Amino acid sequence: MITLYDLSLQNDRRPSPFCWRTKFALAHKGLKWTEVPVGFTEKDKIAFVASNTVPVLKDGETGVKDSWAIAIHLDKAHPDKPLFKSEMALSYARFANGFVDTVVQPALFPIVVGDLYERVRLADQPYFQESRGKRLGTTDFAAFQAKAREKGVAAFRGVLEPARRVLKEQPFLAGTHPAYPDYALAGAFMWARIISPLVLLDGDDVVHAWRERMLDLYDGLARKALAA
Ligand SMILES: N[C@@H](CCC(=O)N[C@@H](CS)C(=O)NCC(=O)O)C(=O)O
Repeated sequence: MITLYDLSLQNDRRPSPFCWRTKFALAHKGLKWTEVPVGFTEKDKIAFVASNTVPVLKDGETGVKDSWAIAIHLDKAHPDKPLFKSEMALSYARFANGFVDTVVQPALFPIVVGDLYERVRLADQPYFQESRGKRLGTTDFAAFQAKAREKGVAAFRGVLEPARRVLKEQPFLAGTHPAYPDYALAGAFMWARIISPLVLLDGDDVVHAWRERMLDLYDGLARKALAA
C-alpha cells in the first residue's frame, strides 16, 4: 500500500508543486495511492521519516522524503512503466527539476504569495507569516504580491522560454509522451492554479496548450483538483 503525505490548505486544497510531481509520477506508473493531508504545522505526521516538508511517501514499510528521492524510489521498487527510461532521460529530468526549482517557482512565488496566504489554514497562518515573512522581508503579502505583479507576470512568461521552444516542436517536454520533465513543470502550474485566480498564460501560448494536455492526463487527475 502506498500513502502520500500531501500539503493541505483551507477547504483541503492541495497545492504543493512537489507533491504534484509525485502524484503525476504515481499515475504515470499506474500505481494506486491514498493521501494523508498535512497542514504546515502538522510536522508530527511526517516525523517518522524525519522530514519537515512534503511530499513524504510510505510504500509498504519504506518511508521516503523529497519528491526527487521518491521518483527514484518508485522506479526501483516498481520498475514497470519507468519514469526514467535511460541515463539521458534521468539527466534531462534532473535538469528540468532544477530549472523548475530554481527559476520557474521563484518567478511564480512573488506573484501568488498573497493569494496563497489567504488560503492557508487559519491555524497555519502565523507559521506562514513567520517563515515566508523572513524570506520576503514583509508580512504584508497582499501588497508584496500587487507590486510584484507589475513586472512579474511578464517575467514569469519570459522564464518559460526554454520550455516554449521545446513545446513548439513536440506535445510534451519529454517528447510524444509525458514524463518527469513535464511533471516537474506541471507541478508549478498546479501550485498556481490551486492557490490563485491569476491568469498566467496567453491563450495562444504553446505552453497554455501543453498545460491543457497535462490537466487531461490520467483521467483528468489534475483538472479534478479544487482550483482557486
Ligand atoms: N525538495 C523538496 C521540497 C519540498 C517542499 O518544500 N515542500 C513544501 C510544500 S510545497 C513544504 O512541505 N513546506 C513545509 C514548510 O514550509 O514548512 C522536495 O522536492 O520534496
